Amino acid sequence: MTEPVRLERTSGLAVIVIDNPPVNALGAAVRQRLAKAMAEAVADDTVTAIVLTADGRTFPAGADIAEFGQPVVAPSLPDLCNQIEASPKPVLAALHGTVLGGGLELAMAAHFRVAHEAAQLGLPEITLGLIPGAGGTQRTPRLIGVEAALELMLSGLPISAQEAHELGLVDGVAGDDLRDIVIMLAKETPSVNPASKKRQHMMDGTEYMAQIALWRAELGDELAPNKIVDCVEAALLLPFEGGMDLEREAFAECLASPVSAGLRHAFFAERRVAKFPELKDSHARPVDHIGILGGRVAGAALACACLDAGFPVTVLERGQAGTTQALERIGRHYQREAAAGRVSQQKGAEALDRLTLTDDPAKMGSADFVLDCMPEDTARKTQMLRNLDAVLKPGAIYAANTPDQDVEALAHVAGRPADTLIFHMTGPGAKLAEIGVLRHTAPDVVVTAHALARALRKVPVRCAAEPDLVANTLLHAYREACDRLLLRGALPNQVDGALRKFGMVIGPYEMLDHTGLHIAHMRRKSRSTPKALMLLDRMAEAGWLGRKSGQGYYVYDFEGGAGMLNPKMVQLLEAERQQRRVELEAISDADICTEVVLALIAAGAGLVERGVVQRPSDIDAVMIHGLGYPRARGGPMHEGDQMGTFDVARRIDKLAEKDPKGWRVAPVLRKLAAERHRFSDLNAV
Ligand code: T1G
Repeated sequence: MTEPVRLERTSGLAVIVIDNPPVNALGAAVRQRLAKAMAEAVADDTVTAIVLTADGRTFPAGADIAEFGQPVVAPSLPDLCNQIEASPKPVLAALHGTVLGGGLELAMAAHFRVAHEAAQLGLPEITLGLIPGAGGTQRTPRLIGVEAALELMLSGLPISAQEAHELGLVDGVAGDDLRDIVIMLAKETPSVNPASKKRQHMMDGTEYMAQIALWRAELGDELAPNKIVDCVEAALLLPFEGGMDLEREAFAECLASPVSAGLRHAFFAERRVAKFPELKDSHARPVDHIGILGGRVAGAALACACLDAGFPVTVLERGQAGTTQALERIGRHYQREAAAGRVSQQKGAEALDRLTLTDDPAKMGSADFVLDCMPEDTARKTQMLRNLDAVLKPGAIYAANTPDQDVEALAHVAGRPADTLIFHMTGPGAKLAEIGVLRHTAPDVVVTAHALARALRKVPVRCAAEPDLVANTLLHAYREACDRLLLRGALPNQVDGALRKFGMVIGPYEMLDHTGLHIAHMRRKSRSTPKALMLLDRMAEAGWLGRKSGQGYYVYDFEGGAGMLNPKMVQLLEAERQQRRVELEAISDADICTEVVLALIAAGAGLVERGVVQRPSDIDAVMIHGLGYPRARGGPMHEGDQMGTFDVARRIDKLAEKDPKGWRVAPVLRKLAAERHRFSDLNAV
């Protein structure tokens, strides 16, 4: 194990090198060794200047997020930064990679900064519900002024080395000879130049406070943004040490907030979900050409995603009409992207140059990875796969788009069970790619699908090939929980309003009207599980499709207009309640949110129990990236841990007393509750 920090000496200089892969996070061991190296360099009379640099892909990308919530091990990052800034010898920082958060704060404590031309610099703490907690709120405005400082901290977005140089955040930009340049500059022994003593951006207090007022007026009631503005305001009004004290208190308050806990959980959950066991010992097969079966909405969207990722794509459709419509769909995508300025006309043309449309299965022979987006028609798929088996090259992978069919059987029909899996994206703009592993799927095929998901900039989720995989299982549980609430007395607009206030991107019934009730109705018909309410099916059978037909749960007086609650739907709901002799209850918004979260926890625990997912936090990653669950809440399993598994199990048992068909405590949850353990105890990587 290499030392995370080493001290080198060269021609009167001390060169301190941080080497703590993968991102040189400033964990306790790094901080302790950095402090030691600084002390040695300062005490060494032969040393005239100190260079701070890092090996690997980046200068520290921040504090070690995994350490938060544990007792702080000295030296704290603020103290380390103050030690660096207080050095009587000049400290020069050589910055490359993603210089973020505490890493940038460390750099700002140096007296001189040079960034690699490709470096990105930022203070993304707000994305974790935090504020810069190592002097960033005090040094940044002194270096670049109040407006740029607030933009950097409140946006959480990185800036380029060039922008940083223009702002004065860095003193120079260099190429690949960065470290040599900084060493050369250090030999000239520049003056010690603490950021905390800079005043040029603090001279016009009136303008400074006007900026503070301007930004403050834009803020909502979220804790971290308000605390950032308070601390930056203090940078003007208080001495540096006073501002640091305020920052420390504000940071502690944010760190203790449920929002920060949720956001930090989400940060690791979305990285952990991509850790497939097969990655340890298998390598991806080369994928140079993608084949897509079917060029309707799903197939065309997938073709665009693959073209955008730079792949040559062949789309197989039926007949001239099919291929023409597919080409039109894909062409419209690039027209929209160009109109929105997201893709240049040239890039769009290059993408279309990589597209081949055909109605001849023989043309799929060049494909390394075939994504099946054909409609769910087993007979047609079986025939198609037989044809394909004759033309696909050895090692080509066949991926069904959904497990609605017996993919195991199809795998054998395709003559390539080891080369078959499920590659399911929950929608055209989906961020998730569910990789369903079949009984015979070869490990390197799983790794190849993982690599493809990454290339398509999707979050890969490994799952067992259950009928609805993960996202649709959770979506069904979510909708069933809402329907149970309707049955007992709530109305769709109350449920939608409560869940939007909870943080969902859109209410469940608004979403159903938006996507079309007939689509949900078809899926519900194909599943045998019990349904709490038949309202949706009745409406779909009556031709009420939601927005598309002008009425569903809501009535719409024009396309795109807001919906009013549909009185005919209420009549159908009331009729079903009477028919079922349901005793109506007064249901609060809080009841709605609690029951929905409990239903998602119950369904998530079931997926963990059956081994469909690898760990509970996979459920959270799927809910956030697949179903619009509010990221700041961390996901249902994380929220279950905040409630306590014992309390969760008790509440579900209570609901099951009244509705045994709708509620069940999975054994894995029962065990956690009995042992007073948490879902996070099962999140081993
Ligand atoms: N702490 C701990 N682990 C981290 C980490 C961090 N700051 N950043 C990344 N990792 C791990 C990550 O979990 C993964 O681990 C591996 O590194 C590669 O990450 C006091 C309070 C730097 C742009 O918010 O934005 O400083 O899965 O898969 O896509 O004021 O990581 O391999 O085991 O994301 O190339 C502020 C967070 C912290 C930056 C690289 N800093 N990181 O992206 O790789 S708070 C951040 C990122 C702070 C101070 C405050 C990205 C990246 P594993 P990756 P990537």
